[in-house]
Amino acid sequence: MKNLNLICLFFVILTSCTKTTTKEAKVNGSTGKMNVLFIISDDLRTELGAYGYPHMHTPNIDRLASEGRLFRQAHVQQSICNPSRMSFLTGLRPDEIQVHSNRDHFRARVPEATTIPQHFRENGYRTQSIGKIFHGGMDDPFAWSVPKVKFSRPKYGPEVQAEADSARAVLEKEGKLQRRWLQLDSATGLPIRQIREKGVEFHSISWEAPDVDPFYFADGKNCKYAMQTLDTLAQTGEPFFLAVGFSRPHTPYVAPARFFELYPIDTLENESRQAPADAPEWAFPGHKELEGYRDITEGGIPDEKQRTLRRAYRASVSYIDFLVGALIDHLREINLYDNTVIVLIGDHGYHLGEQNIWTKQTNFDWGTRAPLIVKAPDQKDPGKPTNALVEFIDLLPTLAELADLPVPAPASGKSFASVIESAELSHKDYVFSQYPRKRQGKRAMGYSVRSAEWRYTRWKDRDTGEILAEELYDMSNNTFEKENLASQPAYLSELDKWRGILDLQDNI
Ligand SMILES: [Ca+2]
Repeated sequence: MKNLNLICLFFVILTSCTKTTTKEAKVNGSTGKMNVLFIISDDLRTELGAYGYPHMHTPNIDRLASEGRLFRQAHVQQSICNPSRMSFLTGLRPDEIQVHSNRDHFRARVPEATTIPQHFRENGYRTQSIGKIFHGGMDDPFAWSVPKVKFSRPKYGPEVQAEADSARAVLEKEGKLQRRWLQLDSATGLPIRQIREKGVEFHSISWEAPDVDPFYFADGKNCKYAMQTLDTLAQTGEPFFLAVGFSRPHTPYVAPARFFELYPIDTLENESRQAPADAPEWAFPGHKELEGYRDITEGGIPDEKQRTLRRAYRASVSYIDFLVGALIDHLREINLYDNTVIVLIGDHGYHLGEQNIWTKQTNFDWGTRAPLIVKAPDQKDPGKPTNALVEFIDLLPTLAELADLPVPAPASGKSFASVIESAELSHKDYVFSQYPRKRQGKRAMGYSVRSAEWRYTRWKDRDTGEILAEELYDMSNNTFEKENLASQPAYLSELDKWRGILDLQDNI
């Protein structure tokens, strides 16, 4: 799998064009092929109305859940943008594609991998990317039928945006701004990694609530463009895989003022801000994403500010819910709703101060568990949520099965299409995630396995194989990690069981 097979690769390049033309002719028009609308919201967590959080205002996502299948226990393979996205797009684990940071590209290690959109494209679908699908400046030459479209500005209201633009221009003029680009392999032309020069990664303020129209921001522009694209696709009759990626609720938490009004500030206390007892230092992220913004001070976020940030995050979620509603309503209006598989996901979980952690990069449930809702045409038992444990790498084989396509090799996921038909079915006994950390001169990888009742995490030195720390949490009371039981003698046999399961898994 890791061998560079150039002959195979050039065959793929050659056939990705010719194959598309032949198959398009077969499936075009009245052959009954389903379309796919694949919606990703960046850093969206499961705190949504449909997931049992009535304080959230997410009527459109809730409606989709009521007409499809909501997965209560869907876990990503690494709790950060690029590794998570490249993992589920290829159906391969972060270790398998050697993508553990926001700079790595899967083509460097697994040039023969097939992504979800590439697979649909090679099987006669028109595939398009609008907004953020691949992370940042990443993309892949085989994924899309036409070049991706991504509006990335404005991020802020007009005044703050103007200030940010001029501050950024000064940095750029002085040569201080960080430059980034995607490095390509000189022989194959394939992406290898993102290069980042030393320099300032410019950030403005962490949140804002300007009184603007929902379609003013970049996310609104991407949504509008997606609606127009749907109009075009409806006219051509080609089967399509349309991926639409929203940037909020990722920082900065900026949304039109009307969405902030849904969340009175004094109702926003968090239930569990305590770090899990006896959890090792390795469990906690070192990178402080929010501290990059100029209104956030180093050394901890005061309580009042935490309330403000939680409110702004939730307003951003409701804003995205509005856009999701606009997009799906449009699909209905042009009579494509009944013939389209709709997938809505977040790219990983998110901590809003729970367990004394902000943002992502953990192996805790708040870090790995992400929203997953699938609505398929003629689905049985719509609206019934499922507790089946699924992994995001399962998306590729699932979508392939729903569209009646073969599953490309290599892919490690397993289709959960049966659970979309029947919410009561189980899927996997346990799911895996991982997270790398560098600390105390060591490079560690934290491997985590989650069942319906337990979470076990083991931090391993990547150079020596030494076990640096272990965590065991009882998850049977349907809550989050509260106490690490790994050092308690009463749990030794449970611990041994999970050690054995992870032994088999982390040697991939
Ligand atoms: Ca993300």
